[in-house]
Amino acid sequence: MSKDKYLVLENYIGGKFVPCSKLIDSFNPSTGEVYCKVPDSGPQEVDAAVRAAKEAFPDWSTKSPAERSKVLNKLADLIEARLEEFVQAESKDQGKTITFARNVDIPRSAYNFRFFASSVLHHTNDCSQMDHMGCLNYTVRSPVGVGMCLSIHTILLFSLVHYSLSYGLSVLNSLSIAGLISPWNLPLYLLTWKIAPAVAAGNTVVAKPSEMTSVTAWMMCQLLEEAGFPPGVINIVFGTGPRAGDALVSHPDVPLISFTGSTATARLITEHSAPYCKKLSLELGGKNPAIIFADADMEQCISTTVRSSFSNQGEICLCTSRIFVERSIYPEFLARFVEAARQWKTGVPSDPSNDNGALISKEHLQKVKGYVALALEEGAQVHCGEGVDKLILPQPNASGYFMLPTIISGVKDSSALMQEEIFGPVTCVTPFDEEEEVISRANDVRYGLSATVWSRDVGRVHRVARKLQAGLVWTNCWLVRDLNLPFGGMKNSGIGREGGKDSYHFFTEVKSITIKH
Ligand code: TXE
Repeated sequence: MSKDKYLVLENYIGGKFVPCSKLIDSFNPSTGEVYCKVPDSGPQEVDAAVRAAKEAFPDWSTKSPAERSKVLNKLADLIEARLEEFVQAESKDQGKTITFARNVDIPRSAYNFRFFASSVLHHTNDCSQMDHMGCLNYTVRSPVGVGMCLSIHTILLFSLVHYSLSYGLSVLNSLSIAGLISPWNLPLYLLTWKIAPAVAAGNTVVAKPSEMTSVTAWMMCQLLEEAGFPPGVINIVFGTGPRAGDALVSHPDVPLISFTGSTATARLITEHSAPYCKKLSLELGGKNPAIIFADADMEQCISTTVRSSFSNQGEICLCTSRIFVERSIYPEFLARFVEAARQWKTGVPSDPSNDNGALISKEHLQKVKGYVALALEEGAQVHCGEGVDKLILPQPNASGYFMLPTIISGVKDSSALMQEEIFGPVTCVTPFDEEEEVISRANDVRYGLSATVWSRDVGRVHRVARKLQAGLVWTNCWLVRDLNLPFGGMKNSGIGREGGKDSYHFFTEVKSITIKH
């Protein structure tokens, strides 16, 4: 902590904290005041981190899974031992309530390490026989590129670089470093969701958290040495997307990028990594439907749908933002849903009785409120929240970026409110008549991340779940996560899947070996 009452963060490169000469302000969303100064890293800092990761790679990648697992578990222990410090910091940095940080963000961050520490011990490879050819076939997996002998690699590298200079092509110089870029909504949770499987599989990493929420990543760096991570295995470079993020994406020694964030940024990342043919995993936004049939357990459905629409201020890519309700129960559902949303308390994040805190930034708050203004322009009805109910906050927090849960009806399916990711506490409710109709309307968006189906009819939930264009479908529940299952979206919601063996597959290269006997 500096004398000016805010934290000054430093990059973590090669096992050391390295100050950066240029800093940017990061704000506490619940007060609007500067909470910390974040390094404004650029290509130079990213390059130093990549070099450190390359140096650490030969040793780390050849450790046994059991050795790596031990270090990951130790880090989980250390995060859990300081859970409350992390909780307070995440809440101040992001605006989320301490309750959400305490129940979700930080325990799940620790669990990410624990889960991948365990799962890396249990992966198996494929084997097949071709007796008629006298061959045995099997697969092996290595952290991205470990199979390559370094000296031969260097020679290859020289010739490739020479080739590239002569012919204007881009080449990947190395096959060992994972570049990880994470967003601001679940800062430590989504960062560790990438770091844990990458290092468990034997990669070394350079990670860049969001410049708006960097504090808990920096706090985690303080624990890495004690956990037993050799210098250079985990490097964290702080900074903005266009400078630090793009430097990582465009670095010729980073063959793999795992990204969570907006679809617009994903397009840039795809474009800038294309010359190198990098391996990409893109976890992007959603416009997630909830489909509620008349036979649903109404009590359960309403309380879960309030949670799925408004948790973490609606700043979760899996949040419900289009609610389709069978017409016969529509009036009852809407009335009870509005009533329940009004019970969802918004206020100071440090008050454990609050369900929601502040949105991430002033600009984001304005953007989200802009959708409510658009709804009114389009003749829709706002039932509660923004413009309808009064938000009461204690004085010192008057400048924070707060907004009440807002429910809108009477919106056309073609409206921006039903098509674009709002990423705030705003949801639209609309009636439907037929099963096929609602499936087609639910699928009629560019996104395809998650969906929720509510019905007691087992046949119907299977049928509807199969037809929905979404990477994840929850029936009669929401956000129940088994980390073994593939996580990711269809269409504009992403490319690739992570989680369990999918993460292991993404962070490793597979090789088929055939032995003639
Ligand atoms: O995302 P960005 P933002 C969605 C949501 C939200 C919108 C904008 O709709 O309103 O995205 O959020 C880094 N090269 N989600 O602006 O910009 C950036 O620094 C490399 C959904 O925060 O995509 C940050 O670390 N990196 C999402 C990360 O990318 C770049 C959660 C995400 O930032 C870069 C968050 C560049 N050119 C927002 N530009 C989800 N699916 O969970 C930015 N970055």
